[in-house]
Amino acid sequence: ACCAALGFASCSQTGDASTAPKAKVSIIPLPVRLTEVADSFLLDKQTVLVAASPEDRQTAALFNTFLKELSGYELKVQDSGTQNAIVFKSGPEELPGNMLTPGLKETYALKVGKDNIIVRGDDAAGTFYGMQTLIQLVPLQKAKAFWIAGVDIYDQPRFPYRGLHLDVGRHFFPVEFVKKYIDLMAMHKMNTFHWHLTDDQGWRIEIKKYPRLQEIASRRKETMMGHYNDQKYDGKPYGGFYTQEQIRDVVKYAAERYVTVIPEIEMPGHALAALTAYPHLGCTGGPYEVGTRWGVYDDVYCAGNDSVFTFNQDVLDEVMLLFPSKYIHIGGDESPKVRWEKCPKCQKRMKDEGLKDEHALQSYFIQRIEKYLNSKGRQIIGWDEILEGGLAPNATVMSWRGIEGGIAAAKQHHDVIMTPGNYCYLDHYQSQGKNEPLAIGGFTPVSEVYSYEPVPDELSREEARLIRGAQGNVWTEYMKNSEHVEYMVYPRAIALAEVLWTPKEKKNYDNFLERLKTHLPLLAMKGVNYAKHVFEVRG
Ligand code: TNX
Repeated sequence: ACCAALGFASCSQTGDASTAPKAKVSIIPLPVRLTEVADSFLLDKQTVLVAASPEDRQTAALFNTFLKELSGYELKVQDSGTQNAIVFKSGPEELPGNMLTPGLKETYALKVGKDNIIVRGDDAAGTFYGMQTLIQLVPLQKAKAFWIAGVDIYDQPRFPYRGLHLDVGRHFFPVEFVKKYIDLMAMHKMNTFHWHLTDDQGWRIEIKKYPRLQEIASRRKETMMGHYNDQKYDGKPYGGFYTQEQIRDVVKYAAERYVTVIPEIEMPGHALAALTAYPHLGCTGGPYEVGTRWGVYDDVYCAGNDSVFTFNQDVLDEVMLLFPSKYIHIGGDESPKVRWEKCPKCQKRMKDEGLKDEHALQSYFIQRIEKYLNSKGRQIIGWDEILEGGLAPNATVMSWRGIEGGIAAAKQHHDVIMTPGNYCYLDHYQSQGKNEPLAIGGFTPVSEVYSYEPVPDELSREEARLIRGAQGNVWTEYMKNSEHVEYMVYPRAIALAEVLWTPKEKKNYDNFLERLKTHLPLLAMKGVNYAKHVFEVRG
């Protein structure tokens, strides 16, 4: 059967070994340097995978997983060999003919010739990305052998931070889906998964020291239906959380795909679920109820109560054991100050610490947590509200309310991750079609995401270096299941992946769309529910 029978869009390849058809080369994100060469490589059952180090063996194994799904067979993995071989080799050798920026992580070269394919990474991540590029060169057909187009590729990312976020607080998604989400990220050379684990409507990470977070904070009475302001509920209890064992499993799975998982534990706002479990952590003492509607709640952690810091530090202690990432996201967004204004403990704290207003009190809160995490060798990331009242000394700022926060932070010599709503919010509408499922206000089609330039003109060259990259955010108020998430995220996340990987001067939307069409069958093969008919929509 050929790919048409599998439901794939185009079928120009055959596995016939007698002729080497000219295969189409279509890679997303577009590599820095790509030259097509005359000789193709015939991959067949006798081809061997050569990989010596444990990391390269892992990468070879992942190539085998892909091949098995496509062809039904796997290739032998061995330590050496160059004939009829695909060689995966990591190590900081000088890449010949290399016109890339030296010293950058995740760099690779990929050479497809008649006798072999050489995937050479500067580091193990580079080899992994070379393997991902190779996957995109394999014609998607049910066949015994595959002609792989001759190419000479040198490639490396434009930005070190290429992120995608997922809110599992508003709706909970199973581990299997989270793994698929990570898989798809890695396929497009995204390297950071921001896991938004706690919110007003649900606490989704097991913390052994505080069992009520599982028993109480992970569940809500019902879920709001319809739009923000419609007071309609579905009347059904809703809940879910990840056990620590599941989290370890996800973190390991991600690491094998060179994806770092950054956990987010929200404070001082978006904490209603935690307050419901432990009411003494709020200014009023409760009782509270896990959120059943969307938006922002007035009840936040009490900044005048030392047990709030003990609680959050205990939580973060367990979080740090699960997540080896250098960064921990502590939230910081949308934290109303009304409770603090009326709370004697908060007012006393402000007086004792000489803080002039409640913004300064929020800054005190974040700085105290930052100090704790820094003492454990970790760094914090916070939403751009952490600029208000004074930035914590070592914090990285995630700029979401436009780009102003990012600009301000860079001018204060802080690292920045750009996530401005207009380009990076994948919960916005992606077309104006009548049948689009309910989404949050904005209109951000694929073309708009693709047009994004993460480095603002306002920055000097030195400040521009502080823009570590960007991230797509996926808030799930209106996404009740995995299929809906995929519909919102793909293909937009692929556009963002190219923004973050490919040199600015090589970007071209029409060319991207051409490649995307060739690429979609790979998503179809992975069973991704990507949005169709949204590509030509211009923002
Ligand atoms: C604002 S973006 C939020 C989220 C919501 C999102 C969409 C950000 C840091 N905070 O809590 O989900 O708007 O409604």
